[in-house]
Amino acid sequence: MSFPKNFLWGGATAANQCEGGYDLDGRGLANVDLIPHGKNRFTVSQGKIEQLEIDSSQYYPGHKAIDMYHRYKEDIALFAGMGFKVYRLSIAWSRIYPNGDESEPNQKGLQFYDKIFDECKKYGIEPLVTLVHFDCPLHLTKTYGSWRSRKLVDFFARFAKTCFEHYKGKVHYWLTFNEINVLLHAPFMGAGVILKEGEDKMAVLYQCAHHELVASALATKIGHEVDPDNKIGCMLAAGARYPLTCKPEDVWAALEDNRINYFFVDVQSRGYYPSYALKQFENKGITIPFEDGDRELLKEHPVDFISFSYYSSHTSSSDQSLAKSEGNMAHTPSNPYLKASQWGWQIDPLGLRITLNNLYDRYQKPLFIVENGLGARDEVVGEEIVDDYRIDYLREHIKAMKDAVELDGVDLWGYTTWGPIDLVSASTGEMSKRYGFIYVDMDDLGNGSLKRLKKKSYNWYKKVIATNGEDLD
Ligand code: BGP
Repeated sequence: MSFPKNFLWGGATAANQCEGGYDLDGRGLANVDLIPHGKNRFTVSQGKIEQLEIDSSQYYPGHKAIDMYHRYKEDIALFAGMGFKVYRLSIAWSRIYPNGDESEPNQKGLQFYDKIFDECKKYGIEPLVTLVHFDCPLHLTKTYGSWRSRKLVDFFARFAKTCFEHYKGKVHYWLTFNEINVLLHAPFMGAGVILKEGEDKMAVLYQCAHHELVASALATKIGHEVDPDNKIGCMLAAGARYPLTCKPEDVWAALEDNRINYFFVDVQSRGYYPSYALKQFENKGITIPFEDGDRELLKEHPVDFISFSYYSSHTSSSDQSLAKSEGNMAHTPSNPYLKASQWGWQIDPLGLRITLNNLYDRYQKPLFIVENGLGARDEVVGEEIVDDYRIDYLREHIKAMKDAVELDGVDLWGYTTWGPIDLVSASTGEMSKRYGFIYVDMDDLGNGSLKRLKKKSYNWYKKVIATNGEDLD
């Protein structure tokens, strides 16, 4: 058997992409509620325009999402039907602290996740909880400039402590920030940060990054104090960067690009700022706002494991003029050896094995793949959805992951596919970019019955889990 007996198979979602109920039971507004569908989506996500009030002429797909807020029982039962061992979900910060800076949490928000965890328990599903999956209470953006402010460290720590204490015994696996490196590519969507005309973007973003890194270490400390059994991880938008050619300048470009991602995990796992980053900040005249005690906190509270999302590998070239292909946040020159999805994300299963090995070699800590999958258009014929393309994608990636475990000795705790049920796409806001084993009847503008249907991949994944990854046919 290649996968350990207790290997955690399952799926992953994020509150803002599936819950809906954005204004129910005291939930406050968050950055993610202000990201519209349509042509403005990218500019808003990137923090290039300030749009902090709801504009009734726009459609915001996160407001209703797939209405899991009301349908969680049906959805978790469907996950259980596939034999999920783990369900990765995120807690919406603004359900628990509607403004982010209150001293007392919103009880109704806490109760909502109690119900979710109780439902999981009913089926023996272990929750894996992301504290922040891109969301930040809007009030914190308006009042403090979001993660620019050191105050966010304390607000986040209070939120994390509330969750650790309230859900003690119900949740054992935690992630602090989803795809922490996305802050650099989509500052508003990833962290509620808006950039101002003329300011030093890099200085601002690494100031925010420092606050998130300190907040992550502080949450790790608190999580271990509240329950020593808690396993707390970081989360990276991963995907190895290959040199586009063997030209030494391209190899160097790949090394530098990989470091831009590794930087975050270097700090969260090794516990200190790497020398290459310190030199670069110094050379660019960027001052990282270290406060007394920060270095000790980072050093003493590294993460227990490293989780990451993987959709594709990427390339690096010293030639900046080359055309770029689409991809999860990173837009890089096309790899001529790879095919791409309908959204242009290149498909590279071996890249997953390479990424697993790179991360394991570098950190020697347990790994967890917490997102992987194919966004594709599905066709419903009668009530049937034959999604062989999705099965093929997942099969090849699971094989690559199996090789990493069986042949390379990588210590891997689990695998959660992205969007086991169709949900709103983070990058495009579309529903038609579907990842699920479960189809949701809803279109890009929110029309539809929201009815759930099992796709062909549903029974396929059920068999994969039942055989612990041995039968992939
Ligand atoms: C990651 C995010 C997810 C998710 C996924 C797929 O970046 O953590 O929230 O959405 O990518 O991306 P998309 O929805 O843009 O297809």
